[in-house]
Amino acid sequence: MIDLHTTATANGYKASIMLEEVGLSYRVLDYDLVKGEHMKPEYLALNPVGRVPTIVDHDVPDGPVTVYGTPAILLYLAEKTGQLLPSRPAARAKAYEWLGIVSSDIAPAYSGQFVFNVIAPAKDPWAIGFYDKLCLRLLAPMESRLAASRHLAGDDYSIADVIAYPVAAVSMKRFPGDLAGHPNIARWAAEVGARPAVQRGMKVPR
Ligand SMILES: N[C@@H](CCC(=O)N[C@@H](CS)C(=O)NCC(=O)O)C(=O)O
Repeated sequence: MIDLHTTATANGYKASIMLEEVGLSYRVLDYDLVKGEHMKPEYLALNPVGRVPTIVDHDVPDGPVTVYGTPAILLYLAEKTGQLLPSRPAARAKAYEWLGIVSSDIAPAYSGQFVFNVIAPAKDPWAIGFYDKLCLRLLAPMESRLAASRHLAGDDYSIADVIAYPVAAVSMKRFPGDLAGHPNIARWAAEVGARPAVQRGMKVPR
C-alpha cells in the first residue's frame, strides 16, 4: 500500500494520475493548505520541505520509502513498475528533459502568475506583466514540441505527459485566453485528458 499525502492542486493531480496509471493501490490523505495542515510536525517529520505531494511506499523490503515532489514521485513509480518511461535513449532523454521543463520552468511561472494576478492583496502591474509574458513565452516551446511529436517524449505517452497535463488542465486553462493560438497543446491535452486513469486522477482528492 502507498500513502499519498496530497491536496486538490495541479501538483497533487500529477501524483494521483501517476498512481492511477500504474495501477498501484493507494490511500489518500487530503491536506487543507489554508488550515496549515502541511506545516504540522507529523507532516514535517515526513517531508521537511512542508509541501505536498509526498508518497510513502510501504511495499518495500527494507521498510517504507518516502518520496516528496512530483518529478521524483513520477520517476520512482515509473522505475518501480517499469511503466511510462520510454526504453529508447533519445525518447527517455526527452522524458527527463520535459520532466525538468515542466517542474522548474513552466509550473513555477504559472504559480507566480496565479500569485500576482489572484492572491496578491495589491495588484502590481510590473509583476503581473512579468509573469503573464513569461507564461506565454514558455508555451511556445511546448507548442512546437507537440507540433512535431504526438507526445512530449515522442510517439508514446510517458511521465512527461503525466507531469504536464495538470498544468495544461488547471493552470493554462485559467490563464487569460486559455490555449488560444496553441492548437497542438490543445490537441494533446484533449487526447491525454480522455484517458480513464487521467480522469480518475484528476478527481483525487476532490
Ligand atoms: N516542486 C514541488 C512543488 C510542490 C508545491 O508547490 N506544493 C504546493 C501545493 S501545489 C504546496 O504544498 N504549497 C504549500 C506551501 O508552500 O506552503 C512539486 O513539483 O511537487
